Amino acid sequence: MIHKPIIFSSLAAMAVVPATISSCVGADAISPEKPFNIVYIMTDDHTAQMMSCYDTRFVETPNLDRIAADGVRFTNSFVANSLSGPSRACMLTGKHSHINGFTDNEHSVFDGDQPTFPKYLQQAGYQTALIGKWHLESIPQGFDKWEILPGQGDYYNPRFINMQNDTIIERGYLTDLITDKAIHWMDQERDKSKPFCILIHHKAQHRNWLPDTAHLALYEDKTFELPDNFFDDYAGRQAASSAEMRIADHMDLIYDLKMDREDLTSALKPTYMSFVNRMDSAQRARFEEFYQPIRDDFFARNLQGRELAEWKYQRYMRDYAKVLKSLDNNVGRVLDYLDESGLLDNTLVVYTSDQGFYMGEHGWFDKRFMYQESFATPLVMRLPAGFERRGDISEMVQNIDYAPTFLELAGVDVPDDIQGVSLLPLLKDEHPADWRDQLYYHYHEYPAEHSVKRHYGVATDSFKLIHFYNDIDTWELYDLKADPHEMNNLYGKPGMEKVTAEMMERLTRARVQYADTIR
Ligand code: SGN
Ligand code: CA
Repeated sequence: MIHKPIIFSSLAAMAVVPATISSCVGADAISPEKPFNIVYIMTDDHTAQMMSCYDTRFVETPNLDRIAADGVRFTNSFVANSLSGPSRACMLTGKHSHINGFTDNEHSVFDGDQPTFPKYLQQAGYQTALIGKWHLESIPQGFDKWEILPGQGDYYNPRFINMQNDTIIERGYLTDLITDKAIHWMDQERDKSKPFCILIHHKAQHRNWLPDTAHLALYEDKTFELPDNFFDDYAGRQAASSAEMRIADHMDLIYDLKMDREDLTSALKPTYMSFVNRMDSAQRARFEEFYQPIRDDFFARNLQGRELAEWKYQRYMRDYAKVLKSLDNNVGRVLDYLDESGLLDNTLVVYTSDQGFYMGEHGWFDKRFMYQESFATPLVMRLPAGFERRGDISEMVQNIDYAPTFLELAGVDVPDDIQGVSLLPLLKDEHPADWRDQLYYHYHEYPAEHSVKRHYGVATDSFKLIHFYNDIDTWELYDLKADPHEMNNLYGKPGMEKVTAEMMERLTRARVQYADTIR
């Protein structure tokens, strides 16, 4: 399966590199000394609404935007299964969840013996590393170096598990520490005679949004605009109405919003205490000093109903934005390092998230649904020298496409059983006429936290059809152009017969194409 290693020993070696690479990159770009590296930065739960190159309403993310400004921004980027472990397994294998076997966070264990892009790259002569969130339960394979977080990881003074299976506690804030370790590996630890691929996989922006003390004071003067459908009544959408991820009802005042008081308790208070107890006394003092006046004010006001929901939304947005500040700064550090060390021109820098997230749309936090905010995921790339494409790429792409993209960039033949498609033609400014015109999605984790029913569906750029199943049997159909916020379920409505039949046919075709029989 491995075509040829990517050690370009001479320009003649270009002859064995797939035509797609040799046709796009001039001789200057690929030289014996300069094989392409891959820096694949991924965050957890970071959504396009909170990235200023996608959406200017809420925050500024100058360093993330640098990647897009110097490279490309995908405007139709999606996941296959909007949850951490499943997304990671899709990305590593280039295959949908039912094929790679990691269908949900609760029961799945990644079969590490299966082929993954890091393994293929390693066999092709790459140095490979993984730093940060892993979440796949089994021991990572295919990496020359890995240092992972246990489970979801800790924001403060976090634990890391190293390759000797030792758990080490590092002092500091997690987003900084992951970046320190990644830069250290690139700068000091790797074999510099080889090209490299590093996965820098953050815990940020995952719940419960504990900011670095340095950023606590940010965004306190900002009032975030409430999404139009914040007070959604879920009419005509049974699965949406039974989901337990409403900011108003399911966001925990103590755990999520830090409104702790000695005499109050909640199911998540013990977890909250375990997180804040990780702080040292100086960190804890700054943390308490910041939140205490907010708590005093909150408890004095005794807010109820919509007022309380809107107050929770503002606190949620502020904490999320503060955590994001560390992330943006640290992505800037990686870009600066690559620039200063002369690596930038030979490196593909990818920035994405394991899925999108709700920032109050439909009244929600969390993800899981095939609705736009969590089906979509941000994706920007800075391209190596020789790839001239800049600006927006609007073709539909999905996280199963990253593995074949990295393989093709490295000159490795893409195995036939990979279900994703290499994005390299798009990065070369080609517009393949036969590019996919629909996306398939399947979410499996139910019954589980947040109570999102199992569902699968198909989306084109105009319509989306979803089937919710298991202890429910409902269909939803959306006209994405007329109803981009997916409020009006058209399934079964008069006049929709033809579109429904077409979308049913597309769904059947997708399930056959990807060999998915689970329902
Ligand atoms: C934790 C969170 C959930 C979240 C899942 C999955 N609860 O269980 O809110 O949906 O992770 O997230 S918490 O009380 O532990 O914070 S994922 O991104 O890892 O898939
Ligand atoms: Ca996630």
